[in-house]
Amino acid sequence: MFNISNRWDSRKRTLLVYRLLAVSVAVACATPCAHAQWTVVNLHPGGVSHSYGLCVANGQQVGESNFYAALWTGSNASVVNLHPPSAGVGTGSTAYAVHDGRQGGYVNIGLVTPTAHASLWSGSAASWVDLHPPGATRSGIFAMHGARQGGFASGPGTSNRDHASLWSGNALSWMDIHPAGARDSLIRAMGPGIQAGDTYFTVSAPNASLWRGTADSWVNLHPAGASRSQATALADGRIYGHATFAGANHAGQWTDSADSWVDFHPAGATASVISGAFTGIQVGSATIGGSEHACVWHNASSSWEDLHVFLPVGTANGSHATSAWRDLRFTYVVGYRFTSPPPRQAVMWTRCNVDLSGNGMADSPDFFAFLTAFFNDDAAADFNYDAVVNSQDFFDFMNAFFAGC
Ligand SMILES: [Ca+2]
Ligand SMILES: [Ca+2]
Repeated sequence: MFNISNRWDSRKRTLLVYRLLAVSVAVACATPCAHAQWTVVNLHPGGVSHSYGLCVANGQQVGESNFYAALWTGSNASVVNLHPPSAGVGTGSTAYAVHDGRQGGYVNIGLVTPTAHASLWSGSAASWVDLHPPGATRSGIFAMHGARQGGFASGPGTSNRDHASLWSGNALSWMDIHPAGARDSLIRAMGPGIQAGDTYFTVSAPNASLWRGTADSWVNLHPAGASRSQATALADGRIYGHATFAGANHAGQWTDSADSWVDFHPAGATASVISGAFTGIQVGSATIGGSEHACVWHNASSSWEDLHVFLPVGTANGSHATSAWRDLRFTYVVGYRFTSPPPRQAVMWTRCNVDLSGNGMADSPDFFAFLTAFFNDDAAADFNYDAVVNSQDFFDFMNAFFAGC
């Protein structure tokens, strides 16, 4: 076990290392900035009418481009059309989820009466796997984790209501986890052994919901006093989404029950929602002055940060962030921007994790800012977002720092 004396011995040793390393950090920045610097990457493919970025993971981004499921790897030129040719050019498709190199969503099948089919891909249109359960009339995938996919299916077997559903890579693996007594339900997010989404008892009032793999495990997360609530993201064992109070959407978080609701609504916003989350970061939008602004949070309302301001001036009336992911060096947030009337355009915001000074470079102010936080046991030194500050944060920061921006 890691005890206090070892920790201080370790820190004395690492302090010596720091002093040696600090000498080698020659680049100086006179006035460190207070805000993180985000870089905007245009994912909107040339020549198309509209596109959406809906999910990011493991270096891949997915969504929709010109009515077809789309896969990107970091640039608009990288776009791959996932729409299976056998579905026909007159139908549509969307990819909502990406996880470990696989993509999930739906494909409309049939030109006369198009029917949504839950779908799974492995990077190309040719890899398409139809997950549509036998006998269903429509189905779709909204989330993935490990080897499992989550979404909904509807058909005569469900009295033609949408039922929250899980799959394990093929149509026959379909599993209905609809809560008893509910009208409709669907899965929107998945983590290890846990699923989140919405349950409807009336047509227009969803209740944020939590499952642990079975219909019986269902937990209603709907906060007291809310008229509607939706659970849209999972990370760190927490559930994220929004609830509507007095007609206004409020972004927020749950741990495991309706009572655990924590409001993330930013001061000055008229509405806010969380659409995606990854370890230590939540993303969505806040409505400011009547305009939707893509934004991020770091585990609390007060940590709210506006991403809309990083879009080129004059190019967008609004924006929304849908999903986040992070590796050692960079944080990635995908979403879309829009003008009025709205053609949506897929966009990705990226940030260099070690650039604490916000000047776009890994430089000495970042280095010393991290050291100061680390030796003060400040939560800001929790570089790997595991809720403790220890030597692993130091080594992760150093690796990322010397990898650069
Ligand atoms: Ca910097
Ligand atoms: Ca840590």
